[in-house]
Amino acid sequence: MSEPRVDTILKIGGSVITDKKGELAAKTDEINRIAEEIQKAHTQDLVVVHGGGSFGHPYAQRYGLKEGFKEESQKVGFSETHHVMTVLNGLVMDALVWHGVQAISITPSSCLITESGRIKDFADVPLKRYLNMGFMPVLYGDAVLDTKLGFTILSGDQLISYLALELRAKRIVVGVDVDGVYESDPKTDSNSKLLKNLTVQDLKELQTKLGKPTSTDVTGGMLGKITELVPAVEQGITVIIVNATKPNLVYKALKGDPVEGTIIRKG
Ligand code: IP8
Repeated sequence: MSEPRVDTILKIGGSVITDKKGELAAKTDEINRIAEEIQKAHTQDLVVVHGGGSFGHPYAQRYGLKEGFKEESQKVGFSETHHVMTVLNGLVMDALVWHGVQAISITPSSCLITESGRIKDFADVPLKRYLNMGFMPVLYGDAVLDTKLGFTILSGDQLISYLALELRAKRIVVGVDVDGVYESDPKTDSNSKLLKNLTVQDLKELQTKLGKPTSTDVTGGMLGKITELVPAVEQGITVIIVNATKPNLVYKALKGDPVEGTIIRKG
């Protein structure tokens, strides 16, 4: 089998496709709009990953899943968390498939295992074959098995960085619900400045500057994203962070058109 090389890995944040103030609150209009933008962009060799939002995160938090298996009562929580992620993924797949996108869902909990929270074994042969045949794999943050913890929560952000390196992607597009990376949290600091161009060095400095996430995000919000993206950027993969709640920004980023947001390059 020839090793596929993808052009773009697109992450769609859970805060874009769900209402994080609610629980199991999908924004179906937004999901449809983004599916339409993906279809319209006709990007070849694209992998899509979406986050958990108000589906995965409240369940993962309720049962303390990220910290691993400690008691029997968590197991039903693991099942619930994975299940609600399949429900959200179903909504994303519905929108993509009915917009004529040859998307195929790949379930992380069935094909990968982490070790202390980091991806260790990824049975990626089917994923690569799907890519070779021109399909668009769709993955998501999920509840997964872990060799040391029993189980844990895998973030979509760890997945995009891993996949970008493994599939030698040219770029990663991250769609979030703010205009890009700010010097402080724009949701709590209205004077915060948008950082339009960043290097790996800037990213590392930001890691120490940006405080703990304010939300119910068990996998770490913007700080978690930035931390996960460092290895990919270090390998020369360009990261573009755009506000996916604004129409056409995902489309423009996929087309490679100039787009408002934050661009992160090696240096
Ligand atoms: O929203 C986490 O994925 P993320 C998924 O990409 C779960 O961090 C199950 C909470």
